[in-house]
Amino acid sequence: IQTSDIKNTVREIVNSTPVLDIHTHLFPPAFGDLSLWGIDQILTYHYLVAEVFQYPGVTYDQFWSASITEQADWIWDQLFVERSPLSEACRGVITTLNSLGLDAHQKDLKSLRGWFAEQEPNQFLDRCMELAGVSHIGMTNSPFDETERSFWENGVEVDNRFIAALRLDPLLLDWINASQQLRDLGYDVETDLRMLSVREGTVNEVRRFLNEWADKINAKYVMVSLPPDFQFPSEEPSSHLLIEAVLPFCEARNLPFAMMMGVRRQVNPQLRLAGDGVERSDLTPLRHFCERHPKNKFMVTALSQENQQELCVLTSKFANLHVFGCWWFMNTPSLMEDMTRMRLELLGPSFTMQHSDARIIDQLIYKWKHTREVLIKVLLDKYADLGKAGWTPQRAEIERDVQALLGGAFMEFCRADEPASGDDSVPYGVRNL
Ligand code: HDL
Ligand code: ZN
Repeated sequence: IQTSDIKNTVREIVNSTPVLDIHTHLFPPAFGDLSLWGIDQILTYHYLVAEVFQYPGVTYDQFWSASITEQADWIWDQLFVERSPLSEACRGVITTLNSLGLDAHQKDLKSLRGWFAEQEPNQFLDRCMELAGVSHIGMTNSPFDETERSFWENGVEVDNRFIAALRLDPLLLDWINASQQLRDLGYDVETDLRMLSVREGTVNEVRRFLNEWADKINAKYVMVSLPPDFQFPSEEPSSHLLIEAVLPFCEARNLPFAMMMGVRRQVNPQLRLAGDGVERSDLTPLRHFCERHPKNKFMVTALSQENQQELCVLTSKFANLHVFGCWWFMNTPSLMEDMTRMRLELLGPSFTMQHSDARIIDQLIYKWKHTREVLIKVLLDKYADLGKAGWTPQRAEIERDVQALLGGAFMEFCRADEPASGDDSVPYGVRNL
């Protein structure tokens, strides 16, 4: 490709390459109220709730006792009328509305509500996926959430654009309550895991639970979010459950175990879902996972900017570790550009650039439009650097690189099969060259 039109080629390819969005909180409309979409939902997204509480005028109690419409009115007024929508979460609303053909500069929420009221959920989902260029949506599926559980138990139809992920936070971080929930669900588990003899029965029941739910939802990977000070191994229930149940289960089914590290839950409980914070993680547990469990596959994203470089270096040491996404407080243009540039420079195109973490279907549009803008910028820079070194990509090579970064590397990581030799000494993911 001539250097002159590489700009157009990269832009065209990035903008037209379908994305596998590996982590969201979205559900298809078949899940009823769990499937969120529309103007009042996008305006009351917890990122905007946290932002609006920086300004005076309403107490937590007044806000939480108001209707979602009143909450949205307040947020619209404070963040879009009284001030410019300069934050990433605010810009996202503007991008989304304009992409849907709605003039976001019109101040009239009433007419916007009227437009959304005319949309049909399934057609709206298709339109958002089309506008966002998303081919597959990774869900967050928790058997510990009774609303969601009831849909699965009653037999819900999930189309193949949706990928299930088995979310295990309660099991690994709140074993006291999770063990009670498991007993209520008919799994004969003991809460006290200190005695090995007792533990054996419990571990078998936990594995039965994991297998039954992985089958029920057709899980493609397993996920947990972890606090900054999470330790592994340890004398905590999480360590016993991971070593004796979860990791063997993942290995047996060739399921990656995904960790989202660094969230400090409920720093301000009065903000509810918006109340979580970030702290730098100790990544030692991650090194222990990779070195002690070479036949497991691990995926990681870190919430703190400070962890990004060491996470890249760790990823480059272990073939069974895959780094993904610019998670939550890392999902801003400046931080995303910084970490994507660093990842390309340290790892090459062997990682998953982004996941949207969308909670509302409409958000797919802005989360991916903003991501593609950054990817174009970073790729043009890196191809220019390569050009100076005497290597200019062909079109097919750009297409290959972009596909890898937007889901292809993840799919290859999932497919990487057991070493044919079955030789324990060969770490996972090391293909027989
Ligand atoms: O734990 C997680 O999966 C986080 O993504 C939380 O759901 C968080 O509330 C969020 O939506 N971040 O984007
Ligand atoms: Zn999430």
